[in-house]
Amino acid sequence: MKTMLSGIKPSGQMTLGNYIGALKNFVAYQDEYEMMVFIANLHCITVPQDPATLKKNLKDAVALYLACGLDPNKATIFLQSDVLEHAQMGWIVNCHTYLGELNRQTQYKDKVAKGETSLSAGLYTYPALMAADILIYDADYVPVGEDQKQHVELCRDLAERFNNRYGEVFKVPEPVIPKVGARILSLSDPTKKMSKSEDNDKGCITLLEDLKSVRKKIMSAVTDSVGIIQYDPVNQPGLANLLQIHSSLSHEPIESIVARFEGKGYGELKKEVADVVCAELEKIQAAYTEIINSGTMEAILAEGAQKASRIARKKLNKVQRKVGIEIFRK
Ligand code: ATP
Ligand code: LTN
Repeated sequence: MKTMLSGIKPSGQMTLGNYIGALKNFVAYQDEYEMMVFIANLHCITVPQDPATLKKNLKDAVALYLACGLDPNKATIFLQSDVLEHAQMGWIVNCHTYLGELNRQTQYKDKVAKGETSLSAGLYTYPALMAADILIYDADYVPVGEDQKQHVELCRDLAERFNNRYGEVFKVPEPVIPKVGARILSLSDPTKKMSKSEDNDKGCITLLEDLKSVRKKIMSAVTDSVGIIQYDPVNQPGLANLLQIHSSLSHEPIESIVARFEGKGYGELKKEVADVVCAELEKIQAAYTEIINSGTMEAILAEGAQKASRIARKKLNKVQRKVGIEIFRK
């Protein structure tokens, strides 16, 4: 069975974008692949965090993984920092990553371009740690949203670099990007992606948000003055975004939604999108409450970490031998 691996960095509350672009797909793939999913808590601290808020977000993220349908009997679910090998492999990968490569990563570049100051070294080298996360499990596939594709591509280059330098060390992974919903846009500014770190709260829906507020945000989503319901992401990005959200949750093809709304107004479409989103979130929120109260999360993470560690340790040993830093271990 092929291995699929992904992580989410809950540096804030999980969003509808995270769900559609990533989480929902992890659930869909768990029957088909050996699935490894983790909470990238080491990645969270690449930007300043309030410790109490971070702890709450991490706990919520685990509960949401489960509430969205990840099954610990099918998938290995763990906390990145519980598997110490990630940090060590991260260092080794770091030492094989060129500054030029890190300089080209858009997430870092954008922050520099925005004039953000006090950026940490961790933020800069984060793609190397991400590559280590993937390579240490010999993942075949990495399901992510559009914004992470560049990082997976760097990971592929790094895997090839190791293989060329030391002989076959790593599997070269492939990104898996959803056809619909790989980049859910902000509801208030459809030129930007929906993001939890976005200052403007009106554009972002979180999975645990009050449903009245969710409905209100969708009803007041920014669209355009064209006035025709059609799928045109270039000229009508706000509308296209609503259609993508609808289609990825309802599984109704975009063309079919567009056909049903021919000659109708944006308000009617928004109402149906709000119904679809609220129905999905209602289910997730009910499951979340049950899981938070069940007291099962700690054991699930412990078991996940144990399983992941076994694989990670073996791979790390092999890599350390290949790189030449081991003295006696064969
Ligand atoms: P931030 O929103 O703070 O910039 P992030 O959402 O990119 O962070 P994660 O929470 O780790 O960081 O993202 C988890 C997964 O969700 C990644 O695969 C990412 O590509 C995907 N994702 C995040 N935002 C969106 C979005 N708006 N549309 C589709 N997928 C998304
Ligand atoms: N960098 C990712 C989270 C992440 C990840 C990974 C995703 C960390 N390690 C490995 C896929 C595979 C993010 O910010 N979304």
